Amino acid sequence: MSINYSERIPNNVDLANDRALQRALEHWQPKFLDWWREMGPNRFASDEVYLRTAVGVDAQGWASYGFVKMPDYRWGIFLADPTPDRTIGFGDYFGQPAWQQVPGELRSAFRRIIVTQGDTEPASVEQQHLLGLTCPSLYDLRNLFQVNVEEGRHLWAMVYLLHAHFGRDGREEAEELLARHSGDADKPRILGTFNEPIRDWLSFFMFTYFTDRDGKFQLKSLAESGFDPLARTCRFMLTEEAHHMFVGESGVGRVVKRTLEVMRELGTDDPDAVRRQGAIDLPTIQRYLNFWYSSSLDLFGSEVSSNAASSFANGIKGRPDETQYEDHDCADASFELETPQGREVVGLRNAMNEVLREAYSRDCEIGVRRWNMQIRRAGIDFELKLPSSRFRRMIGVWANATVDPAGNALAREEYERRIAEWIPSESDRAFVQGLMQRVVEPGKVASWIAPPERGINNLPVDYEYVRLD
Ligand code: BYC
Repeated sequence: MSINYSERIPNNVDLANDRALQRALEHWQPKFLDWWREMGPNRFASDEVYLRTAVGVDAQGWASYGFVKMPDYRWGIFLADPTPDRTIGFGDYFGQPAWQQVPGELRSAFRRIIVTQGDTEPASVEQQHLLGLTCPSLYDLRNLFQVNVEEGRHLWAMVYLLHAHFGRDGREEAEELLARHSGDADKPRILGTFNEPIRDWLSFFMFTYFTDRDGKFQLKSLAESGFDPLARTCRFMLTEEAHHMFVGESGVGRVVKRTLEVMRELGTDDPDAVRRQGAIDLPTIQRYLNFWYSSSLDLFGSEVSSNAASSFANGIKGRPDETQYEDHDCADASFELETPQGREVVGLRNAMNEVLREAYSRDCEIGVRRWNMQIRRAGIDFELKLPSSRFRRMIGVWANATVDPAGNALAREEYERRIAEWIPSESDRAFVQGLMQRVVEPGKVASWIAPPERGINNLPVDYEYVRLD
């Protein structure tokens, strides 16, 4: 079904024919806009930004580009087209027709997972709230805002499900999604990473590379859900998500590129010399990587989880690309796991969080390999590495274990003494923040990052992507 833009809430779910739902969502809409004005990129509310907006849900030609003031962005509700006669692809309900309504006994489990997914979207906008003030270029500023408006739309996607399928409870949860705030002492966001401040652009690029990639894996597993509206919503969200991870991968790649240029100009790998030249030394980049990767690993939940087992058993949440597996039941299969107490064998259903986390880690490696290729080509003897999945964990079997990035156990005293070698110290953060000077002349970029290789939508790099008021 095509997207109807003549309505107050653009949608392809035939909202006009469900007046009660339409009214409920129209009631929520001004609250969302108030939240956006307060917690979003509000210093740029009157600027025109070159943004893409979804105009269809086909893989081809799904977006149109044009200038829009962010508060006027047309946030809407878009589900991927249904798959005819879709059946549930895993768990105890394997082979049964996918559900168009939530089965009564699974209501609270579905609600919990949809709320958790929904909570991350506005959280990330809040985390990035002030970044625009220190953008390294107009191109990057535009990308930040593109990510922000789409996270806003992803919130709409989850709020639609809550309103359409969870009655009064769902409406209350939708209100709560605007009431919790990232880093708030009393009402924080649900998942740890989404309460971490993002005060500099290196963190933003690491976040979009590592944390948005958790989004990719969670959305891919929800895209397998037996609850068809959730599966279709997530399938379309994944289309938008790809750009966010591109921002992360290319962003880190450009930071590395600039650092290598400075190292070559100076003929040194001395971090202090690189810093004095206004670039970010490779060991600091590694520390930021360690921080965001380890935090993002926690987002998959515990390695051994009865929640994960029942989500799989009940057709709530599958594995990414579930069809690639032969066994879609997994009730009799087992999984071997490393724990601080040694190897343990657990039921595969209970280990689904770990199955996802391992797939995620393999995907994270791809960008790291590309960044290392740049470093090798520059003839520099340095390798960026993903730290061990045991390092700095707060959730799961390795929570609070004192382990170094290579995965070796350390005495607590040594771990605490050396942690500043592995994650950004106060002085690293102060240095990186000191570099964050606003550059807004079209085509110009800050000292610490290389220009992008190409512009947006075939436009030149020096295009005026944001018309600042
Ligand atoms: N921090 O059995 P457990 C994205 C909670 S990112 C704090 O270990 P379970 C995006 C857990 O909620 C994708 N709490 O794990 C990216 C549970 O609490 P309750 C977001 C945590 O339940 C960038 C308890 O610990 N989507 O889209 O199997 C920008 C025991 O849980 C954490 C989803 O996450 C943590 N790190 O699975 C914008 C998908 N980890 O319920 C957007 C939906 C766990 O007992 N969520 N806990 O109070 C899920 O599928 C699951 O809830 C989880 C955890 C994967 C998060």
